[in-house]
Amino acid sequence: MITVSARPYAFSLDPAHVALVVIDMQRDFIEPGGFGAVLGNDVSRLTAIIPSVAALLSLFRGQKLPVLHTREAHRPDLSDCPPAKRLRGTPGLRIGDEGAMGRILIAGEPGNQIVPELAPLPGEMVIDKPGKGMFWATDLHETLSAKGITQLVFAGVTTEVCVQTSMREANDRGYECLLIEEATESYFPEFKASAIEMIVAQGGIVGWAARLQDLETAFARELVHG
Ligand code: C5J
Repeated sequence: MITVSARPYAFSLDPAHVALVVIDMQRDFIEPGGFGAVLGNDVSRLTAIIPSVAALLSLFRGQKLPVLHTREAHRPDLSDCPPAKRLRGTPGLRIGDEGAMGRILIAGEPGNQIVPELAPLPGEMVIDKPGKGMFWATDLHETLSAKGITQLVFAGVTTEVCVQTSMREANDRGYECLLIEEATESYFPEFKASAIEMIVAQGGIVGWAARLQDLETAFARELVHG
């Protein structure tokens, strides 16, 4: 076990049963000119975490620990997108509409890809999810269970939407969840701060939160260098 300084108290990370989860670091949410930017969001807040997420990926890849990437993605025929989700928002800027980087949130479109700096490596898990949470309408729980994974370290965007939803789903399925604060971001700084507080409140009701530096220190102290 590796002891990571965290809130609300130290996280005991088990290298034999942990995976890194990088949520939705997709061009349409992150890059200038994408869907997020067209909606009026300041994407520079999200772009700024790319180096921290890259550092986290290096940490896990360096120890040959499993890595999982998610994408919020719908089928081109939208058969996995309920009208209640699709019809929300402004016509022309809805899921499936033509955006600056192809059809918005549609699998295979340029904007739906993970930013090149964080591209999955061969052998890493990539899950296309039609919901905000990564377990809804996916076979992820079965996949992780088959690999014996019981702990998840989270990064990605946005903190209060897809990251927090996925953490809550994971927590309900019995996973121990640790969020890395510098490796997650929101278009709204107050939402990020509140989401983290919600996660660690009440004795860690959803999970733990740690600084990237504290995870790096724990890995350097307790794991062999590969
Ligand atoms: C994610 C969203 N990835 N904000 N999606 O958080 O709609």
